[in-house]
Amino acid sequence: MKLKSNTPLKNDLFLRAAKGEKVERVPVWLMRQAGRILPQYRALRNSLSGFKELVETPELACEVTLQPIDELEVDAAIIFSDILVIPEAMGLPYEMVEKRGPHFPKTIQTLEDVNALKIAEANDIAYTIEAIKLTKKELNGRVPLIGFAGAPWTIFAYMIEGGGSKTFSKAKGQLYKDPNLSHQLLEKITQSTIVYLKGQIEAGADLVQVFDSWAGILSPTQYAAFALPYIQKICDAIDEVPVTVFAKGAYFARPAVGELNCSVVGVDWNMDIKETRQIIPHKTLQGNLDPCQLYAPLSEVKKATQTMLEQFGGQKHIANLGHGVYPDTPLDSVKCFVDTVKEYSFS
Ligand code: 1CP
Repeated sequence: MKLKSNTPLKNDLFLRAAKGEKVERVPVWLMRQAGRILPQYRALRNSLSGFKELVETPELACEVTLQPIDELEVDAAIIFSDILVIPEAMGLPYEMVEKRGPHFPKTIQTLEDVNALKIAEANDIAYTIEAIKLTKKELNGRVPLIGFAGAPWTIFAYMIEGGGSKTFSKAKGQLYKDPNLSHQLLEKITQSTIVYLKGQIEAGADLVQVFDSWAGILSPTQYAAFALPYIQKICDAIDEVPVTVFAKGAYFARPAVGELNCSVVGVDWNMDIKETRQIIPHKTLQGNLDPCQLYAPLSEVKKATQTMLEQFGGQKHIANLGHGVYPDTPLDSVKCFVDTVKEYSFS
């Protein structure tokens, strides 16, 4: 059965803003919008064996991808998956430990370990590819669908470290200790990521976002040597759809990120909006309200969202938070953020 949908989009604000085209209002979505902030996600999640069952069952991944579209009426959907599917497809499986996060029973230590990894094929992550096809069909053109992957450095960090970390000191240390091994691993991750993103696009993803969640812990020199060249390869390889690069925390790398062959640059709350616009004048910027701002009273959430919108100026902007929404954020605050963006008119 051919599921690929060519239905024209009813709401293409997000895609038009991504391409730098003029929009009637600023589009809005949230990183991690499909997840624990939604009671319907928690209910479904609690009925399953674990996180992986959700990611690896296309019908379920599709269902939770659609939940925030129905509940929050955001302007884009993001496919429910995880950045850690890539290491697994390369031969390094992960476990998702309840309440603790990801864990890799085996990590990369030697060049032999790197050589034993394969370049992933889109088919190795067939469940997400199928989930995208199904979601495109179910969306029926309501809003665009975002595909995604982790940036090579961030994926490298998990493969060396074996899980989350406050410092990722083993992974950073590896860059200093063995640059040759590091480059070989980063190259293999990059090739796998390009294949995977192209598979997502072929399946129907309208834009792809590259998450470099741990960009900000590298020094500018390390970022220039071990992170940017690989993101550049990904951007240069993808010309089918717009690409968003989100280098979280890497305020020092904004001039270089602004030069990448991508359409949208993610901005976190550490980055001053007007300064970022000056550094990156030609691209669409996405962000950047502090997710913790959503713990404030609703009137404050509204004011802060309006200030953010005003500072971005209304065009070449996709409203979002500066990072993923925290699971214990009140749903009313999330709705207030979304509705404030949708109701705002620039005078
Ligand atoms: O059981 C659960 O509900 C676990 C929580 C969870 C969720 C909802 C994890 C575990 N992953 C996800 C989904 C997910 N992961 C999405 C879904 C789509 C959406 O945005 O709605 C996305 C885009 C990701 C991407 C992801 N996973 C990133 C990059 C973005 C970011 O937030 O920085 C990272 C770093 C991960 C790794 C990961 N997966 C899960 C956790 C708890 C973590 C972080 C681990 C750590 O602390 O290092």
